[in-house]
This record gives sequence, C-alpha cells and structure tokens, in this order.
Amino acid sequence: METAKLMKLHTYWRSSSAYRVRIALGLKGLEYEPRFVHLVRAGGEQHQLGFLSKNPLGQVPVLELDEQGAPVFLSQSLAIIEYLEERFPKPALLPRDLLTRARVRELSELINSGIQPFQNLSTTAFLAEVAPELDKRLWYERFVGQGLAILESRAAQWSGRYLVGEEVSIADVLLVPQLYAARRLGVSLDSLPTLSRVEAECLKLEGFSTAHPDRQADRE
Ligand SMILES: N[C@@H](CCC(=O)N[C@@H](CS)C(=O)NCC(=O)O)C(=O)O
Repeated sequence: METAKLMKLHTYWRSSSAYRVRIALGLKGLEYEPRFVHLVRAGGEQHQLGFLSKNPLGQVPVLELDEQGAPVFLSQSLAIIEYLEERFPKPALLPRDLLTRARVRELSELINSGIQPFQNLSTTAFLAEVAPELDKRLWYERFVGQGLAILESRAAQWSGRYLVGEEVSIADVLLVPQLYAARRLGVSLDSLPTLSRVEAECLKLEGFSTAHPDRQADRE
C-alpha cells in the first residue's frame, strides 16, 4: 500500500475548506503533517510571500506533496479531494453510478461555489470596507441561508443515510464544514431537518469527528 506520510496540509482550524480536506484524509485513513497558517494574526499569514508562493490566491487549504524529493503544491479543496480519491480509491467517496456521481458533484459545487465564497474572510472584509453600514446578518441570510435552503430541498429528494444515497460521499465532506460555518455566522439551521440529520450521521464517523475544528492543534 502506498504511504501518504509525506503529505503536508496547510490548514487553519476554523477554515471550512481546510476542514473538508481534513475529513477526506481522515475517511481514507491517511496520515499527514499539518502546517498551520493563521488567517487572522499579523494581517493574515496567507498574505505572506512564503505562503503566496504555494497558493497565489492566498487561501487554505494547500496540500503539499513530495514528488521525488521536490515539493508540489495543490490548492482548491475539491481538486485536492478528487486527487486523493483517485490516488487512494478506497474507501470510495464518489459513487460508481454515473447519475449519482453527478448528483454528488452538483451538491458539492452548490456549497463550493454557490455558498462558501460569500462567507469567505476576504469577501466579508471587503464588504465591511466598501459597505460598512451593511448588516452582515442580511448578507449571510441571503447567501448562506438561502443556499442551504436550496440544498435542503435537494437533500429531501436525494438523501438516504447520507446526503446523496446510502454511502458517504464528497457531498457529505462539504456539508459538515458548511453547517459548522453557518452556525458560526449565526445562520439558523432550524428549517434544515434533512441536512441536520445527515450531519449527525456523518459525525458518528471518526474521519469527520477527528477533523473537527475544536480538535485541531492550532485551535484557539
Ligand atoms: N474554493 C477554495 C476556497 C478556499 C477558501 O476560501 N479558503 C479560506 C478559508 S475557508 C481562506 O483561506 N481565506 C483567506 C482569505 O480570504 O484571506 C477551496 O475550496 O479551497
């Protein structure tokens, strides 16, 4: 079996995107070395040159691989998770059936590009700068709350034990961090019974629980 010991994950405990990759690594039983990037301290370590050389967008997560002694950096959590899926196929996080697989990707993208960018630190910091009078709760309700309501309606049709069907998938890997972020932002989860049920199911799995922000060594 291939060993992944040399993989390093540039991560921040509260980052929902880094949390996704921690879950995928955990579910696949892969060890990694965390490299902590503090997103707030000193104006944000993600903006420092050393980090920008790894990801010019200045965002975590970054997965660092060792390719014959030379470091290689991968960013974008979904690309990282698909890389892990292809390199370490078991346990599978994508279903075999083509349509079910597309549904997993659809719900993952709904979160990845339809919700998360609106709550990202650089988005909300810019908003505070250009529209200081805007009530952030309205913004979060409009983008995070409504996005989750749409996800709930999809989940009501497609979920089984997990978000899409009976097997844990990449869609669940994105769901759990997104609900964690929503709570932190004060978005109500009261009318999301399917998502809350699936989240509770996921958190029974060790891969999810050990990846939780509260269990990270850089937690404050
Ligand atoms: N689409 C990217 C999003 C990454 C992202 O937004 N990372 C956030 C933390 S969750 C970040 O590093 N933000 C730093 C900043 O905005 O300055 C991914 O999936 O990796």
